[in-house]
Amino acid sequence: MLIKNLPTSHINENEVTPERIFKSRRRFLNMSAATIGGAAISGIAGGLLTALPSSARAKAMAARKWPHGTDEALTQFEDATSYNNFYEFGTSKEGPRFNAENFVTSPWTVEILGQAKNTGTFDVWDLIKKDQLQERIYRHRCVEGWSMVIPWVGIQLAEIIKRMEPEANAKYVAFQTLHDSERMPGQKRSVLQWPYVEGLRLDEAMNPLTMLAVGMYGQELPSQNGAPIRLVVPWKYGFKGIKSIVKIEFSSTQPPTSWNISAPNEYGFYSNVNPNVSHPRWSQAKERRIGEFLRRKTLMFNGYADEVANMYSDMDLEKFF
Ligand SMILES: Nc1nc2c(c(=O)[nH]1)N[C@H]1C(S)=C(S)[C@@H](COP(=O)(O)O)O[C@H]1N2
Ligand SMILES: [Mo]
Repeated sequence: MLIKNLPTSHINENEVTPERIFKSRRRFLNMSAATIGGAAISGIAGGLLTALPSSARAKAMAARKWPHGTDEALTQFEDATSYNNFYEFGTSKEGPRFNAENFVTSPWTVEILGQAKNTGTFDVWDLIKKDQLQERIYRHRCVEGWSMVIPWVGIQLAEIIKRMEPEANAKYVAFQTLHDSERMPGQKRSVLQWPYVEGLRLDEAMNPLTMLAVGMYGQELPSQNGAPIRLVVPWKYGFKGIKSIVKIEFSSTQPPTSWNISAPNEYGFYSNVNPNVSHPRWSQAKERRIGEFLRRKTLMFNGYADEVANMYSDMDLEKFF
């Protein structure tokens, strides 16, 4: 295991500049250099501010930088928040950002139940204290063959699990998204069985890489990315990263998962990124990094083999896909 002791180096409130705002500022500076006259400049600035989508008006979040993240170029904030999979808000990539624009995520509670001592219903901001947040830069690989690099803000899931004190027979952790078709209009169509559910083996959930994210790019999660709280498991295909979580359950048996229910021959419970095991309808050997032109090779466990391969050493990865 490479990642054992978590760093505690502090950063200041505004060291993480939201990408979109940074770009706007940069654009403003470029323009002001080329523009003579204060009136024109303030006109441009005003226009930029009113043009920002609600996601860019979201609250900034302070977080300690985690030094083990990838140093690959970040995906543009604009791309990460306008090219999404969130079927509760429509099945297109472009739809969720508009269809989730007025999704109310405050107040928000998460029910924790099952085989653990300290179960109960928690306000999301009691579960995840804002002074404990870390920023971690992870690769994000969708089973469809595209990928991104995202600076997530959140905490290790293991911290919450430890607080809940799971009992000896707890072997899995199950997660559930909000089920409310008035608030999530995509649930009016049966493209999946609702609510969206996901699960991890307890050791996977406890792995130091596994996060509950409440933010990205230094600000609260935009609704289309799973506000207010979503799972991030960087060595697995993106669909394991269940969004807008309302329930977490400790169980002794392997929980059902949405994509496995929908197409069991195509999507398994484990869904570890694996370039050597093809999806029945396409190869997983390569991926398109959003923002790049040429496809790149997909890495075993999405490049996190040193941290996670030991959990699967006795398993046939073609069988347990
Ligand atoms: N509740 C819910 N969670 C979900 C999905 C979804 O449709 N509903 N899509 C998944 C898929 S397929 C991917 S690739 C990621 C996409 O996350 P992103 O839009 O933040 O990139 O969310 C996952 N989590
Ligand atoms: Mo995905």
